Amino acid sequence: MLFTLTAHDKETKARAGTLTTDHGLIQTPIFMPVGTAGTVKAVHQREIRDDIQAQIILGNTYHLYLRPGLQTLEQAGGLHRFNGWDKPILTDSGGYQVYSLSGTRKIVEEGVKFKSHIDGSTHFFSPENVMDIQRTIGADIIMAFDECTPYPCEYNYARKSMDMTHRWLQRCCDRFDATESKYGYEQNLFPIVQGSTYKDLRVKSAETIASFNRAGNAIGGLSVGEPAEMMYEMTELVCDILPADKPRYLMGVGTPANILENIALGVDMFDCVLPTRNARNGMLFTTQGIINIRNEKWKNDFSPIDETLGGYASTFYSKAYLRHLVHSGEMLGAQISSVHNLTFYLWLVKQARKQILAGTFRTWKDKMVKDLMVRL
Ligand code: PRF
Repeated sequence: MLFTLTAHDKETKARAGTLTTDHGLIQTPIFMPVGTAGTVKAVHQREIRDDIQAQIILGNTYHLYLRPGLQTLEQAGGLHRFNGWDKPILTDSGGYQVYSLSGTRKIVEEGVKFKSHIDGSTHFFSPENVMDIQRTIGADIIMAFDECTPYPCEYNYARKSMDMTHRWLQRCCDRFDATESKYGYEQNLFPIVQGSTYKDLRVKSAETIASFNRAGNAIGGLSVGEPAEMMYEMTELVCDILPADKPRYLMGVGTPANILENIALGVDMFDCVLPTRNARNGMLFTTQGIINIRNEKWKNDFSPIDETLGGYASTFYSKAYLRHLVHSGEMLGAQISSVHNLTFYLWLVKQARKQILAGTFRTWKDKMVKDLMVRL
């Protein structure tokens, strides 16, 4: 997988690059819409491609393994064939979902025993079978099996957990390298830095992860409740150690401000449920600031959702109409809101890239961070 860097910002550590996969190019920095169960919730493939203009979407090993299951995915010829998305896909390893979704779980050296959130049945994930499962799902980028520690986390637990994540990584690599892609295109394995909020652990983890020399690297265990400043401190520390010539992916981040600040620290890839989840609750991110579309304030506001943004959903429908849909519990409300928020997130990273290329990123970023978080 080729990664070429086109520009480095002079005032920050931001970069603009291009990642080449067998399913097409990804221009970084990029935001990846989350399609947990093989669907970006409430959004058609056509909208993801044409309106939102996503370049890569996410899937989750945990969900896809439980439903529809590996037999169906394999018979379909992989997730791309199953859901019709022929551009790049990344799958998370389940190393996070097992902890956040499955009520009862037991973590041992061998792997994690957990109960399905769907029917309570018992399952086991190990570094080896998570590689096999991700081979069957067939994403272009697949993630190592890790443990994401909670915040706050006691030092000794964080250290032991990180060491185990590193041992699991060796097992992931061994299995990955001993197996092949099932559908004829290249897959790439990204390892994940852990270490909670402890600087010495983060340094050790970043050095260890870098030494595996894979096609790209991820930073996990952040945006789990720690203050934003602490997250930025950890990202900066880790980005300075991870190789500069490989893409860096910050997992599960975040707000528009979080994304811009982390781009400034050298992160290239992001994913988060925030734009889609919040859309379903009536919270919209716009170029003017944050809107709660349920508010009385929008009852008779017939202006477009976001004129500046462009894009079909954001310019065709009015705030008053969307508020009506959301109030009436109409499904279209969630659909329009989701397309709008994702259009905004993809617009944001595209602007960031343009500003990096133009050499104006820093001043633009500082202004945007303030403007975008205003509540209207
Ligand atoms: N590990 C994995 N997936 C993740 C995380 C992690 O630490 C996070 C943390 N924000 C989100 N998704 N495997």
